[in-house]
Amino acid sequence: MGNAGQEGAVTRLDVVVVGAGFGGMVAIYKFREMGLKIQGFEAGSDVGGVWYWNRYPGARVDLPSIDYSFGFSREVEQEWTWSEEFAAQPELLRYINFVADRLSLRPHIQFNTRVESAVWDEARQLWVVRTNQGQVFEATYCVMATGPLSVPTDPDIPGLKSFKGELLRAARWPHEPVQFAGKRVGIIGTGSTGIQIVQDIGPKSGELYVFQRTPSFSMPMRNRQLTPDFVAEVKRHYPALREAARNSPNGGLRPASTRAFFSVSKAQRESLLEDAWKQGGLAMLGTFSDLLFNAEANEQVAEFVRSKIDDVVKDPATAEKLKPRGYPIFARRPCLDSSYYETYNLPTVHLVDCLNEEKILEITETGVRTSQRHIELDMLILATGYDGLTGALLAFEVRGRDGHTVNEKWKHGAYSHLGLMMHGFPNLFMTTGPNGPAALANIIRISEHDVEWIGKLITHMAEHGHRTVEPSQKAEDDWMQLVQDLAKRTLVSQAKTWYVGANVKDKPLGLTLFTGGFPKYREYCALAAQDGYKPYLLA
Ligand code: NA7
Repeated sequence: MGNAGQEGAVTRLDVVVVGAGFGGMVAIYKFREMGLKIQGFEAGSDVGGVWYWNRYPGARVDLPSIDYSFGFSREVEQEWTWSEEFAAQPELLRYINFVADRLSLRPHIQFNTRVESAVWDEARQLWVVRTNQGQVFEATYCVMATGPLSVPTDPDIPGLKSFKGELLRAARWPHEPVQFAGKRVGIIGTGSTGIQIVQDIGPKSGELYVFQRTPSFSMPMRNRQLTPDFVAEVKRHYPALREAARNSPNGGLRPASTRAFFSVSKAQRESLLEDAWKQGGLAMLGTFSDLLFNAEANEQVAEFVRSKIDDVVKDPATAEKLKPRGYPIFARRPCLDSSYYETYNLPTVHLVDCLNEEKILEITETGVRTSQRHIELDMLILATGYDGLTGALLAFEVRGRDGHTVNEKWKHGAYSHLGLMMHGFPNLFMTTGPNGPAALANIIRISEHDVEWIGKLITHMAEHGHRTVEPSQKAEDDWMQLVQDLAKRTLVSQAKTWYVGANVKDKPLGLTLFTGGFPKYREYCALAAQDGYKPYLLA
């Protein structure tokens, strides 16, 4: 880097890319292909984003690896071979490192660097970006590939800082091996992360106390090794598979049904659900078309999953506590497990129901005090989730036209056009941003789509001599109206989750996701680009 970006030696760029997770990598590759002068920044010491930070035991992707991988490079697709249907975090990290090396992306990324501010300079029509290394960069465009799940949240429980044992955060897991044997371990949080940790460390810990507030629905992952024949077949058909994924509502290869739940007999419904259960993964979600719209259908599927908990968990009282009630199945991200419920059959694993039975009162120097008792712990693990979708952009100063910040703009909830741009923030783009399909479709397909769309807009501007672009207020209002109207129709709004901002104190509530499906989203984005980008103010 030499003295690039040092105060007094401002570096002029075409594009700054913030974040070197999967989204940032696509952006850096694409903009370099376009011949733009780019600089990426990454807070971690290496590539990988969420897969760099989340090294917790049992971390694993919940989409098939062949689907959860880049489609923009034929070389990468052919040269990389996935070993398992659902890759574990170490393999995902090896993959993204392979991509960074194979496509020579690393030289464009400055690691161990946080962007502290991005401020629009109206007079000079560029973004001034400052880093925690004291550097200053100026760029025509700023691309925030900051990820929907990159700002972990600590639980709002008194005394957290006083704990004298080992305190570990799932989303900031140490790089050194962690020992559980003989220890009294506590874990707070039973979302996808907590469930993966519990099933992994349950058998390894001396005692494990699982502090559960809201139980999640978990279904069998049924992970398997991929055979050479299968991999060869996939490699032969990658382009068609990617195209199929792009045209699926979930942006992936999981089949989506057009069959309504009550359109078939009870016996057929049960048989279809049993098949999906046996198949594993998120198959259950694709069994019927109306599971996120028809509350009665949804409840019957929820009851089916609850009955499976009874089949596995030997102690009826524990089984009962593990059963999620009071919110629709699939309104929270469904979890996939290999032995989560089985773990509770171990005599050393204890479920602490802190919703109905014993509220957590405080964390002490030596453990957790509930309304019933004090539980002594050597180690406490936090798997308490993220300030999703908006947290990363609100965590540093992003100042657009007239000095207005994103914090001000999003005071009452995230507001954007297509999840890609914001009125008042010219030449600033987001990948997988709020009000796009982020958590509801394959995030890599969305990232690739978003970057492609941004690239086309930048090319259009160069061809037509424009220096700035932003969506009009009306375009943004119309988009938000559509997002909100669609949100009213889906059951996804009806659970307290990071999707609706319910997990962060004082965060405005509301589903800031486009729920119309990935192909519809792509259509809207394509429409916005038609006829010279009509919804945009170009100057
Ligand atoms: P989630 O799904 O947001 O889960 C966080 C969990 O932490 C959830 O069970 C919370 O219970 C629990 N939590 C948070 N604060 C507390 C306090 N104060 N006391 C007790 N329990 C608490 O995050 P994950 O990391 O598991 O998963 C995030 C995404 O990663 C997931 O959606 C997939 O897309 C992959 P609550 O529900 O608030 O009652």
